[in-house]
Amino acid sequence: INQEELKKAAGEASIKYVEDGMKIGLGSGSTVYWLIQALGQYIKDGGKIEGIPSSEQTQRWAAEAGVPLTTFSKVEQLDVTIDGADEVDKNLQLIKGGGGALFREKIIAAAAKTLIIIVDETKKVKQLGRFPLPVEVLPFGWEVTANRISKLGGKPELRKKDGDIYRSDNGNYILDCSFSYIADPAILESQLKNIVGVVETGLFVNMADKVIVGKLDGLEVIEK
Ligand code: DER
Repeated sequence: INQEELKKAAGEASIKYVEDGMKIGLGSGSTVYWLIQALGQYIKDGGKIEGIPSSEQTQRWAAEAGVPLTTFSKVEQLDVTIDGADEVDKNLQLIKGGGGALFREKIIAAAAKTLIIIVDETKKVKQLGRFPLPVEVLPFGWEVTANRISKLGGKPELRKKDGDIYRSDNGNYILDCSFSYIADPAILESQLKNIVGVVETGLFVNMADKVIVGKLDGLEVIEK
């Protein structure tokens, strides 16, 4: 069994929490890919749900899989958002943003009654921070914003893709900030959000309600 199969198992298991009539926030990333495939099958079997995607990529996957999409102009609150993560600690605090979609992901997570996270077991950590924390910043003055983040102990690296500066779906830059370990995610999140120029961070603090972990010896469900 490889990591991809563990992601698939977690993604498919999350369908258990989907019911007809639900409005679902669709996360981003390779684990969510399997959720989208499972939702496509759910629709083929006559299921009735609609999704709001957290990235252009998720939007494309959903369209290919036949998952009906809607928008916040029609939906005030989502019933459930299902998304991946880069790190999950024992308090269900998360680092997200490895795929660059963290801003819209946090919006659909915050707009949902319940946030379910789907991961393979490599994402479980004792303490957040080994994974560089993605921080979305406005391109204007990003160097000054990066200096302020450095003062908090992070080593910001401007994300590049194919040699060019990476742009999020919102047209912003992403700084991957190596804090090595994050003792108090809530404090760091508020410190970062207070830096002018920081648009959003990949710290999802006190947001996840349930985490489904694909493990070699089966599925584990962790609840708050
Ligand atoms: O970018 C994100 O937040 C994704 O959800 C990411 O954290 C998980 O991506 P993966 O499922 O491809 O590992």
